[in-house]
Amino acid sequence: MFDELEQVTSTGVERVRAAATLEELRSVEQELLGKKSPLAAFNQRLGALPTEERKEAGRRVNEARTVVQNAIAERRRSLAADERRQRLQAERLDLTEVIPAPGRGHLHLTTQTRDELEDVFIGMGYQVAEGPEAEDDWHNFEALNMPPAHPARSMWDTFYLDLGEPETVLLRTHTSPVQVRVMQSQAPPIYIVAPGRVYRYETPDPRHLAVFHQIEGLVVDKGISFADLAGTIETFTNAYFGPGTHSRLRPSYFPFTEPSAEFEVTCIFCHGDGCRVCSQTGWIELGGCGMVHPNVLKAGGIDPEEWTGFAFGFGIDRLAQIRHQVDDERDFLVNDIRFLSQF
Ligand code: FA5
Repeated sequence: MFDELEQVTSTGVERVRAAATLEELRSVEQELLGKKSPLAAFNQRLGALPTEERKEAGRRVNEARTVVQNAIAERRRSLAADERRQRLQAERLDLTEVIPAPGRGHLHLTTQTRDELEDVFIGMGYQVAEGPEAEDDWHNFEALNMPPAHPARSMWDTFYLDLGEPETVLLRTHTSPVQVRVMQSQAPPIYIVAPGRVYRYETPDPRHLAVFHQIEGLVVDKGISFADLAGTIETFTNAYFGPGTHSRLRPSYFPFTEPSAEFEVTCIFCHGDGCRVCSQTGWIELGGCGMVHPNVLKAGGIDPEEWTGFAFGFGIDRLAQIRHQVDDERDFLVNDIRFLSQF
């Protein structure tokens, strides 16, 4: 019996050492130590031995099992290390490697979208305006008809900067303060778009970023009406998404416009029939808009009795995400060449 046991042990250890993968090792382990293994059979045979022999035989069977178990543990360590090495090798990025690029690099998708939108609006007679990203409370909130402690301020989660009086300087939460800056610096008629980066104290998710881009539109002229706003949105969505796209306005609330609306476009994937992208509604929401509130015109130094205007604002990244069916907007920020090179 002991010769047989030694034979089983040594062939077992050989088989363990020959296992080429962790998967294979697992099945060898089952064969060598499982319920139907030769070692288990030895255990059953112990019962038939006379008492005086049983003790020594039991010790030898346990010893054989320990030898096989140790061999398995050692092989497992070595295979795991090999597999890890191979995985690291496969995932390794050689940052010194020069990959012959198919061409030169190109602008980020967000910048391409911003440029394209600017072109559409310039074609409609608008000028491009800019404002600071570190903004004061007055331009970001107060001049937009949100005095301190106005409840509507909670619509925008704000990063305040540690500058001047507490809560007086912030990272702008939207591009709307540029409206006020433009009104302060130029006399009507005004036809501008203001694209730029904005910041919100938000947890990023597939449709929200804490740092993203908006484009703001502002028109102030004589006799501007809600119909002009609707027509402008229809014209620009057609120019950007192509003919056959329609827009609609739905009542909403912004403190700086009255009346206010959200604007939507017919889903560019199902053309209004209803699909997964538009949650079967046939429409996709793009942004907010409305007639500039008289208080905002006054804050900008413009007489609301003489001039009227409309404004709109929407997410540039969100627009690109919709058009290119990007599942997760956070991909815009990770700088992964495999994502960026698709656009
Ligand atoms: C505003 O920011 C208003 N200033 C828009 C406006 C301008 C209304 C002028 C009226 C007149 P809102 O918070 O809803 O509104 O944001 C507008 C758009 O920005 C959204 O429709 C969406 O396209 C985009 N957006 C908002 N939050 C995020 C975010 N966290 N990440 C990415 N895009 C966002």
